[in-house]
Amino acid sequence: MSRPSSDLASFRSRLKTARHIVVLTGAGISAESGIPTFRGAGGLWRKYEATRLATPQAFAANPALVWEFYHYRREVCLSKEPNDAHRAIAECQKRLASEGKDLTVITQNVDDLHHRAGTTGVLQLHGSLYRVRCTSCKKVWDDRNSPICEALADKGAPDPDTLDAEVAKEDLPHCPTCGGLARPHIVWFGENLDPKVLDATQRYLDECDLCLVIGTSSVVYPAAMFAPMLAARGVPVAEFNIEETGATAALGYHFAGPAAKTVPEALKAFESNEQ
Ligand code: BJW
Ligand code: ZN
Repeated sequence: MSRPSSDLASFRSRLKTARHIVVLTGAGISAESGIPTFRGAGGLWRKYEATRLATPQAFAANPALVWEFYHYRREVCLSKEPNDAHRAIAECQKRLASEGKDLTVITQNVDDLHHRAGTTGVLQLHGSLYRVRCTSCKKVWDDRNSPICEALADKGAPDPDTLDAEVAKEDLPHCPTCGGLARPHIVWFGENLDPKVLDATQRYLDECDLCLVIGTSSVVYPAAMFAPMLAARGVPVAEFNIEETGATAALGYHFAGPAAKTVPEALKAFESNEQ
């Protein structure tokens, strides 16, 4: 298999003619906003055992611990801003729409930074830190309160060594309708993705004629198979990452470097080409 190209001019010419662009994103796109990734240096899963925090079994065993972790993540992300990569994608989407073309962001991220940058119609494969679901009646609602409940105020990150949690279950967030225990509206390991989100994703992938895959290690399924599947169908796929991933060899382009630099460069050139 030939090596992926890093020829920006070639990528730009693809961008000029594409009509249905899909942008797949992962934690690396938010790294330069100051939000930790999962698997790289400083990554959350390097510090914390994922099975103790991001599985339905973990929540059943210790909901206070899981809430402390997600409360901390909510607070961190609320204090951060979208970066130049999020903004360049939002601007590109607007421009393409004015030309009768479309750009759809399909993200694994739960930080809402694409929305906050102004991108519309974002598909959030793994949910959102700012949505909550009742474990009893299954009602889902938005909650951007800081803190989400008084008992979690001033709690920092859980101690990765002890993973102790002090908040009593009755003081955790509860459903305003039925009073059941609430949980983060996040897709944990071993849980199925929302079938409506997956159906919509499939529709966009089916009609996509150019794909950008930005800041993901491409190890978590099903998201990890989307870009290689498109490439196998002959769709040009460009990876933007600080390092190569398990998917790189199957893709048409690889642009090495921080997304906040490489993505605006790639999309800005597209805009000036059009004038
Ligand atoms: C930069 C940068 C910069 C840094 N610029 N780049 C085979 C088939 C199907 C399923 C499975 C399978 N094998 C195993 C499974 C199950 C599992 C899975 O995939 N496990 C893998 C670890 C192998 N998948 C699931 O359980 C999923 N559900 C499912 O498949 O249901 C069916 C099923 C049911 C029952 C049993 C089995 C299957 C659900 C997955 C849910 C993932 N949830 C998490 C946590 C919740 C969200 C949260 O708390 O925030 O989602 S895990 C975590 O990983 C998070 C992320 O969305 C996800 C992906 O991580 P991402 O975004 O790629 O981040 P990193 O850190 O890994 O990578 C960052 C990248 O950025 C790196 O490449 C850096 O180089 C780069 N980077 N700085 C550009 N400045
Ligand atoms: Zn309820």
